[in-house]
Amino acid sequence: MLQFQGETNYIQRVVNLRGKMANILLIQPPLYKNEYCSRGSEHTLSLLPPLGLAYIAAVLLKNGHKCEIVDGIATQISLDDLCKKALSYDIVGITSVSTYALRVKQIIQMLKNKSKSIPIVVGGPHANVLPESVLNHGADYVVLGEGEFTMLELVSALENNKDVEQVNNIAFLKDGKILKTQKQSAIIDMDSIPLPARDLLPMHLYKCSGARSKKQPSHSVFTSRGCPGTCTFCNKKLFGTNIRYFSVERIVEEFFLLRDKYKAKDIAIWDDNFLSNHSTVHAVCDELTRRNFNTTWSAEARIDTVNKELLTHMKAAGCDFIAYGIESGSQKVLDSMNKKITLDLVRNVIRDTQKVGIPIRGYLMMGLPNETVEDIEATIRFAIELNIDVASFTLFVPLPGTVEYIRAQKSGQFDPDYYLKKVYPEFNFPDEAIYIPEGMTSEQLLKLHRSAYNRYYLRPRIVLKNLLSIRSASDVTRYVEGGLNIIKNTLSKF
Ligand code: B12
Ligand code: SF4
Repeated sequence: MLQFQGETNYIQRVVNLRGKMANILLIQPPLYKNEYCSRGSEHTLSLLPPLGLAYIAAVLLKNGHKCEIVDGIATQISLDDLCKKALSYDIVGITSVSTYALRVKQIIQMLKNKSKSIPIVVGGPHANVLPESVLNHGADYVVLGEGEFTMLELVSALENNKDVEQVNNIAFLKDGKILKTQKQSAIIDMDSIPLPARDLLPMHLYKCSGARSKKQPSHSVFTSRGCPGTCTFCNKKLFGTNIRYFSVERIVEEFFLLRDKYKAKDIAIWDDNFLSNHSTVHAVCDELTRRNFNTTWSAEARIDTVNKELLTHMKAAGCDFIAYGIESGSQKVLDSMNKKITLDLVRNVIRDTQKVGIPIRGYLMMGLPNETVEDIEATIRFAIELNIDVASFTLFVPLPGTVEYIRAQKSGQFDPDYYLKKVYPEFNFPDEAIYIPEGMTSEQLLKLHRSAYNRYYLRPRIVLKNLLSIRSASDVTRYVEGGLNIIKNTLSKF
């Protein structure tokens, strides 16, 4: 399979396909329930499709390549079986998030131990921030930025024994040093990306958390990429600050596809910032209403992108849930994370959303550098004051490449190489903190975090409100699962 290029002073892996198009395997690394679900949260966690891989697969298939996707989280495939399967492909692509960077390393090393000849390409947020680390673990190439067309070019270069240095937006090791090829700007014509190849995914296994969606299946969709925000904890290297939307026709077409082909009972928009461009949102709402979409949908939003008129239109067009990044109840912490919102703005927007009648989830964070116990207490009190429908308290995760990661190195307790030490669970109900702010102990932070959930959800008013809102068997299941998590949380050792 492998040939070495004599002409160049580095080794380029060449796929010897005797004129055939490459057969590519794209992998979402398996994370096993015992390591991914903390405190038995497996029933309440979202299990979402790796759409990034599905977009890449769609481009490869459209251009005549063979391609499959293994979603290791959904299928729980063993590492041995995954590697056996991967060995029968010409090129392997792996996606990466920092909290499972160790698993990416393990897969690369298992594969390379069995066969040095299969080119391994890694993309995704972690590889974008730390390409050198991923290459040093044995990956052959890192794709920087959006993967669709870069992967296509790279595959074609490998098939045709062309010089990979001509492929823009990739990184690889040359003479032991990282070489990054020319940077090309982000995809502007979003409609040039085909619909994600969902048929390659086990669509029946996916589930949006009950905290986000009352109706299942609730299928995921993206309408844009990019976010102009500058939050200090967020990794924005991939899609940049320039927000780019798919066309309204394309967005609505995908909604109908999810409803009609994949039997979605609800649609979850996972854009970083769906509400940034009001004219697009209004146009999508108009189109959904005009075409009688009659299916609910939800979105994530920045507090400073909404107004009552927009919310009213969204509600009329089927929006029945909105998740806001509220982050903190301390103005000092909001300012320090460059969130560019005030507590009063949050109060107003929440009040408007409640008046319009859209249920709200608030994302709240705790345990950032320079945060004190009083700041965390303020966050818990603020969530209670806002009286939102779902409060998600997560422990801060210092992501490499962010301002907060650098701050975490300067104060508090923190192992900067944490992502290579273990595969981390989600951080809604954690048993450990990656970072502990100065002046706090791990036990104290975990106790505060647990008490946030208990104080929020075990108030008699909230328990009664939840009981009274039960309308169907699926509501019962949702509340039992959520309730069990809170009880496990209460009984946990911290
Ligand atoms: C939906 C989502 C989730 C879902 C899971 C989605 C899933 N199945 O993968 C849920 C809610 C469960 C989740 C959880 C978490 N998430 Co999350 N999540 C997202 C979100 C909002 C969208 C992901 C997505 O589908 N993007 C759209 C697709 C098109 O983009 P993509 O996957 O990155 O793929 C493109 C490129 O990266 C590249 N690419 C990706 N993989 C590959 C592979 C190859 C071979 C190639 C060539 C290219 C390539 O090409 C793709 C197409 O252009 C992103 C933010 C964002 N805007 O992306 C955060 C994000 C991925 N999450 C993040 C984090 C930190 C987490 C959590 C740790 C949060 C927490 N505190 O618990 C957990 C970890 C979960 C886990 N183990 O994976 C960070 C990751 C940062 C990092 N350094 O790794 C992000 C980037 C948010 C941020 N801005 O900080 N998340
Ligand atoms: S608004 Fe969201 S996506 Fe944008 S920078 Fe802040 S956290 Fe990141």
